[in-house]
Amino acid sequence: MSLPSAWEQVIATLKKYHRFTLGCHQHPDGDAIGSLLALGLSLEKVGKQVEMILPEGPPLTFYFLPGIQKTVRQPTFRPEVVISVDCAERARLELPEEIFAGEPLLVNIDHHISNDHFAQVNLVLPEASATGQIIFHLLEKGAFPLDAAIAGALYTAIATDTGFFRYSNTTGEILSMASRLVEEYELSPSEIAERVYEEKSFASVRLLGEVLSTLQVADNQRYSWMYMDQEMLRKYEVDIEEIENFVNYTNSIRGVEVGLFFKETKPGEVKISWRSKASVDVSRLAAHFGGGGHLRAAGCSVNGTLPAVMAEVLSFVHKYFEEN
Ligand SMILES: [Mn+2]
Repeated sequence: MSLPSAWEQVIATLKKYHRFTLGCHQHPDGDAIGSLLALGLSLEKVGKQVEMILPEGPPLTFYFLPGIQKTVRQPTFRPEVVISVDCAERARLELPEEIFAGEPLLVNIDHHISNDHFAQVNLVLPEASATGQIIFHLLEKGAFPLDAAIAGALYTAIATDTGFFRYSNTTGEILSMASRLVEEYELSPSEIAERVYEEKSFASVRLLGEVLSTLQVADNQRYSWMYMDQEMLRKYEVDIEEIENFVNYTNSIRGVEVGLFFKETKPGEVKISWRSKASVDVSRLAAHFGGGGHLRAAGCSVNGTLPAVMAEVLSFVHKYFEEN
């Protein structure tokens, strides 16, 4: 007798139980929000009791997604099953502890290489371009319903995680999935791209200007970095989610292989975003500082003052390039 595959385990769990709570990581991106919505809305359509929890409320960028108003900040019931989407570790899963009081079954659906299989049921596929891709297959394999709202959420998930089909995780498979969603549910890719990318706040673009003025390239030209301190953050009062994409400027420079963005999110805490073009696995570099992520996009958080953290991390990166 063979063991049921992770797919079968998740599908059986979705069919068997009735009360589900869905959650994702802090400062959710398009893949996290899209995956949460797609799975939540589909389960709701088959009559399940579903709560999609976003403790900080939905990010402004994704207000346009139909169904986003169904997400809640606080739980109102105790679930039989908790489903984590697009979240690499239990500690980053942003759900109120009270949800776990009745010891619900925990399901982990994700595509981060660094995912540590923290749940009882784990569907973790690092080869997937986005968690949205896994959710799409899950809904199809389990014959769960799709509609225009669910399709829009899935499209947003895969489009944002592939940089609108520009990054190296843009595969033939993800393009045909996007094509099917657009055709069958009459989505507008241009409208979705516009909503996600072209509705920035004035303050966030001004802040970007200040951050870019800190940009530097190493003497060996192989890595670059920039930073944002508390003073800049206070001056412009932008949502932290609006800062997420700033890092992409660091490795958009010719010759640069690794780009770093240091964010002093609160006094004594520096969050670092890592990007790489091709040759360097930044999830491994970030792991050195207790972080993780993907080959070409990773993150970590280091305690200390901004200058001290920058000095420490940059000397580590410098050493890496001397040895590689
Ligand atoms: Mn993702």
